[in-house]
Amino acid sequence: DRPHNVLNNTLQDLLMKPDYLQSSKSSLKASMDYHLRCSLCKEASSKECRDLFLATAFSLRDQMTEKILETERRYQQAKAKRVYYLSMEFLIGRLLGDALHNLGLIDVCRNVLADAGIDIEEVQEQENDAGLGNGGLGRLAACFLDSMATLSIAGFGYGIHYEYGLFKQEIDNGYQKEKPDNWLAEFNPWEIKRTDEKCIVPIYGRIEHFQDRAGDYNPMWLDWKVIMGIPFDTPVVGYGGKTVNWLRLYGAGSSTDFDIQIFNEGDYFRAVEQKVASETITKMLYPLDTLKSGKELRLVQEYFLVACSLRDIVRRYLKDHENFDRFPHAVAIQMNDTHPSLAVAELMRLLVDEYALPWDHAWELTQKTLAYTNHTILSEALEKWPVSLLEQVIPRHLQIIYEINARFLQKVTYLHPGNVDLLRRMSLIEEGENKQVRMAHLAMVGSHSINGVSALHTDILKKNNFADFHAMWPDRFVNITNGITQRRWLLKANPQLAQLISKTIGDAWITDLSQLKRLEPYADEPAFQKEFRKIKLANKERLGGTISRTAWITVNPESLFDVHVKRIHEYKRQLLKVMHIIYEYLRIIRGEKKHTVARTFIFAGKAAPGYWVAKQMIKLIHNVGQVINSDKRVQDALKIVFLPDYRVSLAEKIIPAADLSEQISMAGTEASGTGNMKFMLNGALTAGTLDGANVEMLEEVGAENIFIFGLKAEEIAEMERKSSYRPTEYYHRHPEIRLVIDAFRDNVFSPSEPGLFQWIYHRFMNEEDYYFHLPDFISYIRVQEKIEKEYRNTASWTKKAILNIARSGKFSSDRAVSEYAGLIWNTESVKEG
Ligand code: B1H
Repeated sequence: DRPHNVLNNTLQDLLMKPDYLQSSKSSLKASMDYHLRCSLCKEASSKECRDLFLATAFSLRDQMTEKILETERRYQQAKAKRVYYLSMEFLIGRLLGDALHNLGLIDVCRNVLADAGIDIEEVQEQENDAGLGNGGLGRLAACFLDSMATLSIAGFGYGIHYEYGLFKQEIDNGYQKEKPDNWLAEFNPWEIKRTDEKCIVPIYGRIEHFQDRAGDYNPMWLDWKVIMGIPFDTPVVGYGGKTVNWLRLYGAGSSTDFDIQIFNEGDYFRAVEQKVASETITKMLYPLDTLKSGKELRLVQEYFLVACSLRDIVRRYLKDHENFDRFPHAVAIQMNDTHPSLAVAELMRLLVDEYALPWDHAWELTQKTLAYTNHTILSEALEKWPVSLLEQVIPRHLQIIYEINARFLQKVTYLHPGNVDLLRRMSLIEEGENKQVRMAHLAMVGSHSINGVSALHTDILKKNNFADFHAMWPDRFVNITNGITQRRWLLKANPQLAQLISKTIGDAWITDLSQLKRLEPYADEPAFQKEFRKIKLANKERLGGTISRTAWITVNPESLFDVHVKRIHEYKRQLLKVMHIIYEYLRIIRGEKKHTVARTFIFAGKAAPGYWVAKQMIKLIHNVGQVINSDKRVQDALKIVFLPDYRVSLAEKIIPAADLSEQISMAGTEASGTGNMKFMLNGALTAGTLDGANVEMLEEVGAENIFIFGLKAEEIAEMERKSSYRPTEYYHRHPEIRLVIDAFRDNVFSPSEPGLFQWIYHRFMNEEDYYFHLPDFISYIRVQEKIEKEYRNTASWTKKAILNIARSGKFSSDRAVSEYAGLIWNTESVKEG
């Protein structure tokens, strides 16, 4: 029999039952036994962790899929406005622990497994990370899904079902090697393939104009090829298990209907070829973080996402509406950066070409429905697509973009007659030898809301990059500072700390992070401090285990864990951190410094495969590590670790173990950062520049509880404007800088590979320090001296760490999502009656 069990009840109901643990244990066990036998064809007594992972996941999925239907009925009844979050990336990581926590079954499940002599963590380790994103942008999307479900907002994700996620990183002789991430190879128990809801997407072909009865010429898109979009749904369970939304990922397939025609014409090989080509579209995620690709296949991916999602959104809308009049009242679509900005053109095409709406009406609906989030001002990430490529791939959309642009420029001309330069700057088309479409302009013109992801970032957008647009539509610009979900990044990642907090102030923080404020009175209480330190040490010991297994280095858990983990990129300045380490090392071995605080420097992060400088940084970290880690003179003072294959599940182990969080990007380059928030929430102190959300962390936590250094964004902008920065001047003025830079020249860290890092020396000597390492170096080593001094005062350091936790409430993605709901989407929670 199919067990229908107490898992169906809500968490609250369950927790109230005196026999809760016992009864839910036996029902979870029954459900797992059922799935072992009937879904997996294994003995119910199987002790294979892989089997147990799948059986647990299936049991939870049963609960969640039922709840999806129930949630849907609730949304229907409330006529809830729906939010669709369109994103090329969802960096989800593992789902088992998440689902267990949110369904309130973590202890139950631990118990069931323990009875069988199995450690729940070992079962969790069986799950492959869903690494369908590069970094912060993709992880933000995943945190938002969790928050929308927890807040009972009718919010759903739309993305791509990549067969290969972000590459796996291996290290070979200090160099990064990329390996394919075949994450679906061992079956994904969470997703449901919905072949019945597949859609057809036209692509390529040409436009011809046909005269209608009135004598007008109407465009027709002809001779297109087709791709099938096949949806895969993953349930997204909110905390408490009441609301379950979903994430829909589209995989590309070939259209059988159309292939049949080719088959009938007898060209079997051509038919199979086209099938292969179609499937290529969703083969893999482009491994670029804040870089753009410019490849045709990436454009096709972006179009494919938009085309599939909009068809689905419109189909759902038309199920209970007769016309489009209420579309913006029933639907909000958020574009996660410009990657899905073709939504502007595709929605117009659907409304005008397929549903025959007049242009002006369609335009009003489009603008009122769409909203755009900008995540970076780095020029190398700003998407532009050649007009010639669009003409070939989506000719009808190019026409629509031209029409949007013509009408838009008309408006600009009306407001600023004769300002040709303004027209040129604002146009959706960048003129020149190779004309390009500026996707950010398309997104801004087609949206009612444009938001940045931190106060500083939004400010810079308004003042610099999008100043012309801001002048035209000041009200369209909004700031929504990023956030992270405390369910994954504290409750799940740091269960002991979560427990200590709940024991102390209750567990309301799980759905209302501002409650952490109530920890403030405990910040200097010795008993609480002691427990906090015990937990931090345990987390460091656990990470020490991971370090020795994956990096083959033994670390001292009593040392200060100084952590710099994130994508490798020049603007994030891993080099600045390395320069600090080199400085410390050289001073100690020259006898200029008696070391006082032992430090373990922990790095992790992936470099884009074609980004030479980033890959060199990985090699540099390894080489510096090799020299320092094997030098007896500093063996008790310094250790350097590079943990391979940084990913969500590894971040969950690293972050709770950190004492110091490095957030040292050049001011004005990191739009927000979200790792910074995760460290703060787990009681690490931050060494940071006034960049992105660090600025707001300082505001929240107070200057004595964070280590801020370096130039401000305006100061750097000013130096850039005046071209006044000369790296060599810093080199000649500061012996500290010379000490470090000369080490690159003198092969100190490449004794057996002479010349390897001399390019770094030459960069500085050639006045090429695009990310201002040298102007920040002296203040960085000073702030590090201060950190060292303060770390020695254990009670005061612990107090600061606890205050960081207590004052991190603002950085919940629940707060961020609530702001989106209020300021942009005009939606609210749809709670159970
Ligand atoms: C961020 C990206 C990004 N900003 C292009 N931009 C990509 C750009 O594959 N691509 O083409 C992929 C990613 N990612 C990050 O977004 C910012 O750098 C962080 O500062 C920010 O916290 C994060 C979330 O807003």
